[in-house]
Amino acid sequence: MIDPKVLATRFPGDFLFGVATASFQIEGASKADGRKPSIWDAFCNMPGRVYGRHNGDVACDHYNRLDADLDLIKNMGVEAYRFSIAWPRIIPDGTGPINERGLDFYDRLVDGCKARGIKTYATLYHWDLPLTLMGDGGWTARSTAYAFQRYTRTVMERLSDRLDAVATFNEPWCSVWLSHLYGIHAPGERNMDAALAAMHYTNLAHGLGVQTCRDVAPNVPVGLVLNAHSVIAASDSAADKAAAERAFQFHNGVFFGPVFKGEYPSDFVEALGDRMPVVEDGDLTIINQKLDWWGLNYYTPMRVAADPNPSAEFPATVEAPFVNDVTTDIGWEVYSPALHSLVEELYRRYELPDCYITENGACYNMGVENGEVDDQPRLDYYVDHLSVVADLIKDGYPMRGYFAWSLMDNFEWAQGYRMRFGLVHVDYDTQVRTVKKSGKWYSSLAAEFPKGNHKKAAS
Ligand code: GCO
Repeated sequence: MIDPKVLATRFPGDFLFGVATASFQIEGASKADGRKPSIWDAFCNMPGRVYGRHNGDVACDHYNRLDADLDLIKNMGVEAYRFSIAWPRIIPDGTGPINERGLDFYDRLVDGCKARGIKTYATLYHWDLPLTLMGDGGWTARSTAYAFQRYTRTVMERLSDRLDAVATFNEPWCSVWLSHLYGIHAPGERNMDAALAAMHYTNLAHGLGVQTCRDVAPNVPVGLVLNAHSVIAASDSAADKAAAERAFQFHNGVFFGPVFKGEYPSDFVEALGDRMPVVEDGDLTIINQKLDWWGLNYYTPMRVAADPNPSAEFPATVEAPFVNDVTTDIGWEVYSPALHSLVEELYRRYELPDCYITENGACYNMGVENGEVDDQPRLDYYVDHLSVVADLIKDGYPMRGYFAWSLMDNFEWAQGYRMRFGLVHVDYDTQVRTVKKSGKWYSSLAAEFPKGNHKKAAS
């Protein structure tokens, strides 16, 4: 087993180690203190959408166990906590009245972090859209972008004095393509036109959100969290290489392009531009604003080949086989070199600010035996991927921090509770938390930071 102290020497002393969660996945208390349903509550109630009809009503009961969970983070010795704020607790109908009791919860959360010396990395949108907004079309409606802007203002006015960083969105790829084209996530739409509308209005909402954060809290570093795909062509054939470029544009370029360059990618526009909603004058300027940082969520590569069907819709690719036969329990290929090539490729194509790995981790479902969880494969995954992050630092990329996904086992979206990503095991019958072997290892790594060998961090 790699000694965490040895691995620690490969990171600068001000490198930030943290853990991540998201509101819907852990909070439970879905009807408490004025919260109203989100699109995920509705989706969970629809047969056939979520494994076992699992839902977020109780989850990890984090809403009621806040202090104990913050103690857990503190005891793990990590420096930062990445969490998300539930819009349906703050403005339960999406627009309309503000729910003070919802804000109170996040007040307690950030105060609790500060009291324990834990840095706060907040995400404004991690997929729990207030259900009422579906009446207007949800993310396919331009009005949702403005509703998001008002929600952003409400949150920032209350919490920003205690935030170390804020992200507008978590993984727009999921809330756009996975939710509106592939139908796997809420609202379960399967329609390119709907997805293209969700794409542009999500990008617009990001831009409006950035403006609002700057306006209310100019000193809080603002970023965006993207699950950029490490697209790898199945072969060196011209057809597969062209397919990989189309896939890059479709899965990455439609977010990175407008945000970091002020334009949608050219082949994508040629293929699908006439089905996009109206891009109004000024939209791209709003979307293309300088960010202080960006977050990369990485788990597994995306291998693609050209779709042989001549009438296939852009990006006209099919999945290609894994090259590594090591997979996690959710069936994802373990392949850390793709993290390296992805970061290289993104910095080659775009002018990107400082990068935090805002999620990385592995699904392994082993349980508690004699009070212990022996999850060696997860630990191996962390060692493997953290070594790549250290290589990237050595190669000069501005990698500033790393958040393990996840602090604890939680509601894994369409997979329900059967897929576990935690450093801490959760027994959903008793809500007992047990730190896994990987969690103990990560603690000893994090405990080395901050360490003495650093240039003072910018803030
Ligand atoms: C994500 C998600 C997490 C998932 C994780 C594992 O942003 O994709 O934040 O919510 O649980 O990625 O699938």
